[in-house]
Amino acid sequence: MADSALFESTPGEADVLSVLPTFDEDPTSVSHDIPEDDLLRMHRVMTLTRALDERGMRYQRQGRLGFYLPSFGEEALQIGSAYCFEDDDWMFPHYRVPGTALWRGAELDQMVANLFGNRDDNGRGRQMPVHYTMSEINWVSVSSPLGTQVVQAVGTARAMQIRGEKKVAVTYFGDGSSSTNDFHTGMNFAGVWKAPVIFFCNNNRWAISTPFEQQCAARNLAEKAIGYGMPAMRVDGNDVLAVAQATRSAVEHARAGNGPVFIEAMSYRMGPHSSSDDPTVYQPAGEREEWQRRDPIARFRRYLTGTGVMTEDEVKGIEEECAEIVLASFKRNEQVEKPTLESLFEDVYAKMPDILREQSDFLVAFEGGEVREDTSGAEFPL
Ligand SMILES: Cc1ncc(C[n+]2csc(CCOP(=O)(O)OP(=O)(O)O)c2C)c(N)n1
Ligand SMILES: [Mg+2]
Repeated sequence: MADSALFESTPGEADVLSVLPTFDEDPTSVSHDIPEDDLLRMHRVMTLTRALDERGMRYQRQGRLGFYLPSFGEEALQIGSAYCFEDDDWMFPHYRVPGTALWRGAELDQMVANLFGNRDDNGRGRQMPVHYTMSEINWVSVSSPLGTQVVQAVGTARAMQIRGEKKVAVTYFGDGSSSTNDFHTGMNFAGVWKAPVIFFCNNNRWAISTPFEQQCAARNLAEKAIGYGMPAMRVDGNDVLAVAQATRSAVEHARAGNGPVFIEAMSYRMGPHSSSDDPTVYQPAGEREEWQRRDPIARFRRYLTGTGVMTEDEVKGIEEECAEIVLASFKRNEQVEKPTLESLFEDVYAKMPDILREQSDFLVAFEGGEVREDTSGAEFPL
């Protein structure tokens, strides 16, 4: 009979490459070698991300946007990680990392155009709000089905590896997405191929209303990487400096041809899952308040003012400026017309087939009131 003690041993935290439990430490005690200009830009983009989220939620509540999904509380993990990639590396995001695009120089107006689904939106109103697509900055479209971006990132990393390019891919996903088939498929083959890909998990402890404990029987997600033959690390996701330090070492490892790395950034979803959600019906009382004490932006501000990089007035100035930039973009984009009806049929074929042209003409006539009923003879395919 097997020794039952065998079953009591699970992979330990000792197997995880590095643990950086910096929660609640004095923020000014962190040592790093990030130049001051970069610190200032990090702060600015974190603040801009927060401003975008605040305005998005307000517009939705005012009935001026159909949907919004904020990333409150996860700004440090977005900016700290994005900081570590080169412009020609590839990002495969999920919906809760708009700050990674802003860090890479995404046009704010382009993102806000997506929220309104207007004529300036490069997705022409066909995607959900917050599902941005920005190939010009190597930032691949956000897909609603969870985990699909994981295999896309691995495939891309593998292709770059075969071509002998020194580029890496990164994929962002949540704790809940670690339960998808695609997560495990991607992790497995990245390990087998030693593909240059970073698996960046935003462990914000919730997947809509499902808490981490109902998602995962292991003590943490980083340990799963061990089974796929890749190093992993856990990092305080609310400390932008710690995230940058962890991600930089992971990127160096992958770029040098040593294979993938898994990063579990410990954080908390400080807002609702989306504008359609009310977390007060499922989150334990006081939990959010506890995490608000660890607000990553407030923490970074304490670091910057405590070390003399910025004054309180300068911080306030940046906050006001970001809020204004975002509001101006919302006001502009709200005025832009919606895409034309015909645009529904465009962008699929280089030359539109006659059958689509007929349907397009019919729809336009129908909506314009010129046709009262469907006279095309087609039956609804039940
Ligand atoms: C394959 C799939 N299953 C379920 C859903 C519905 N869904 C959308 S978001 C979400 C929660 C995801 O949680 P997590 O991965 O932790 O990311 P977070 O929203 O916390 O950032 C679920 C279950 C989906 N979009 N795709
Ligand atoms: Mg989550």
